[in-house]
Amino acid sequence: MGIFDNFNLDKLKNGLKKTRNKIVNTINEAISGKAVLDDKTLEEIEEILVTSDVGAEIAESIIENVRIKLKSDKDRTNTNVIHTVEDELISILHVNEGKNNSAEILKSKPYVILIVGINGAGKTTTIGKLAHNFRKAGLKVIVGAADTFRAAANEQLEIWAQRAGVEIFQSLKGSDPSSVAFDTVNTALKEKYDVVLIDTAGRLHNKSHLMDELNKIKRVINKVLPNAPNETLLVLDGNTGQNAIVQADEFSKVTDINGLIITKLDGTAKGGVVFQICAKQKIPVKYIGVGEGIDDLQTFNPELFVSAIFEN
Ligand SMILES: Nc1nc2c(ncn2[C@@H]2O[C@H](COP(=O)(O)OP(=O)(O)OP(=O)(O)O)[C@@H](O)[C@H]2O)c(=O)[nH]1
Ligand SMILES: [Mg+2]
Repeated sequence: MGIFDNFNLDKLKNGLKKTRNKIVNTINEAISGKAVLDDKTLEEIEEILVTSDVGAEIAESIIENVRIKLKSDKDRTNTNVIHTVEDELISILHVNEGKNNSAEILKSKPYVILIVGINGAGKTTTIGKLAHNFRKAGLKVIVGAADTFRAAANEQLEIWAQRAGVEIFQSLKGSDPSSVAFDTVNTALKEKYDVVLIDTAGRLHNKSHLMDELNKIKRVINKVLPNAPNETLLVLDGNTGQNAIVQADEFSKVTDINGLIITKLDGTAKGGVVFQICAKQKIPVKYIGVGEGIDDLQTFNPELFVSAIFEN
């Protein structure tokens, strides 16, 4: 168990509705009326997975494994095939399941999490949701407004801090983001906060001065606390499908990323991309966003994720 485990299957099902409709409804159409599934139907299932953003390579390996595991025709009942596909999907997600770092969080006072990503990915909203979850778990939380670039950034984070019932450290627009990060961590250290969440401005991985700025924020925080930032989490918008994979690759080239948060899975039928991200990235997916509300961030769990897509 983590410090907080925000799991809610019904909410997850509801959030993943579009992805679920896309994957399961079409699979059901393909298999309906067939007691056992022939090769052509298996190919159709593969095609459905490909068009649901699961990715061609992964879809191929899943169906290949179905063929290996269910050798004879009589084994290839539609229930067996679907269960095998589900198991394959779960095992893909398991490879990249985030490890439980509760002990570490409780030990490092404060535990500093830096949130990064491109513009509009959902960083500030995710910080609000994370702050809420950590506070609910009984921890003393402060958020740092190190997005000093966008005019309304402070106000937006302030609203989230109020909603979550946590403190905020902010400075004037245009001030140096690393100095805001430095002051936030310093305050947290002096006032014995448990968790620090630092918001940053949206940035594109190919803008080298913005990536340098990110690394400067890290260096400066590290001067206050030797292990900080304890984690740098990259927020990816699930709606962007393939592009999310490119972003994960590019960000990790320029700075260490310890975990991924995939947002806006409620607004898209492209939720299958989570499988692709897990298959292609060495970085664990830690949380997923399934709505705009404060309680709409869930701890990523492979079994639940697949159940939410396949279960009735
Ligand atoms: N439906 C849905 N919307 C989300 C989710 N997460 C964030 N959003 C919405 O996405 C939009 C952008 O979110 P922000 O949190 O402002 O994104 P950001 O990465 O901080 O943006 P910048 O600071 O401009 O780079 C807002 O309208 C959020 O409500 C989610 O999980 N589901
Ligand atoms: Mg923001």
